[in-house]
Amino acid sequence: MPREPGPAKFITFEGGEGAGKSTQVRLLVAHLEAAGIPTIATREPGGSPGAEKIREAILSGSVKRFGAAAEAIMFSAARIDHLDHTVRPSLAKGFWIVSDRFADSTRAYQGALGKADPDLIAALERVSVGATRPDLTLILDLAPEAGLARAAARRASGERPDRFEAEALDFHRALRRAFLDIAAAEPQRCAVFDASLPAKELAARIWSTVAIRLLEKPKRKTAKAAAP
Ligand code: T5A
Repeated sequence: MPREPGPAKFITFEGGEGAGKSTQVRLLVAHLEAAGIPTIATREPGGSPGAEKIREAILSGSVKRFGAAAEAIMFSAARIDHLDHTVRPSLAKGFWIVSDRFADSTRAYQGALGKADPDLIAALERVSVGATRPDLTLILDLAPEAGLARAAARRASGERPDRFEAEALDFHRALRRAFLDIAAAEPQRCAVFDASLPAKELAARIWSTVAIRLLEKPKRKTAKAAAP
């Protein structure tokens, strides 16, 4: 039976470096649009003019020396701007949102990996995200060696790895574990995918999950109660 979209949904992609998130954001948005669902693709850090400025500062590595707590605060400041200027207004107008990374990245990178105080990470998430929690989080799981090789192959010659790509392999292995732990803790919100699959096959699996979890079945017409 065909399914119909309900109220606008908020979908996030998460995973390690080079896992294929940007590629799958594009493919999912194309699927949603083809199904007649108006959708906006966005990303973090970034996704609004103010947040894009903060992105430049963080990914240049200039905040690294202040530690993971400071980075978490910067990512959260960018998130507040992104939510206020892109995500919430678009959802209110009926657009679905597909975001390349969101608050789970702060939990994983600055929390689990950076060892920023868990109370700080939770408080920042509460203040920045509030009630605008993702309806579905798609976690792309890939061996870090493969993800970093993909990211390196994509870089233009002479371009340097960004602040996080430059971390050691152990960091990326722990990062993979951190995302899988988030998925295990919140199975109703999260779904994990094998990101080593060819992009189109992965996109088909993702679409199937989105359809099952977020597209509503048409409401059955209930027989009218007999007139008295
Ligand atoms: N960060 C972010 C934090 O620390 N805390 C936070 O709170 C937030 C929000 C953002 C960085 O900021 C950190 C995490 C990140 O380190 P970014 O530049 O936005 O940096 O980079 P990433 O999000 O890590 O994304 P990448 O650009 O590295 O990779 P993607 O988007 O996962 O991968 P994609 O789609 O660009 O693909 C990479 C290459 O692989 C190929 C593509 O063609 C491309 O060349 N590819 C595939 N190849 C084979 N099979 C497939 N299935 C493929 N899919 C894609």
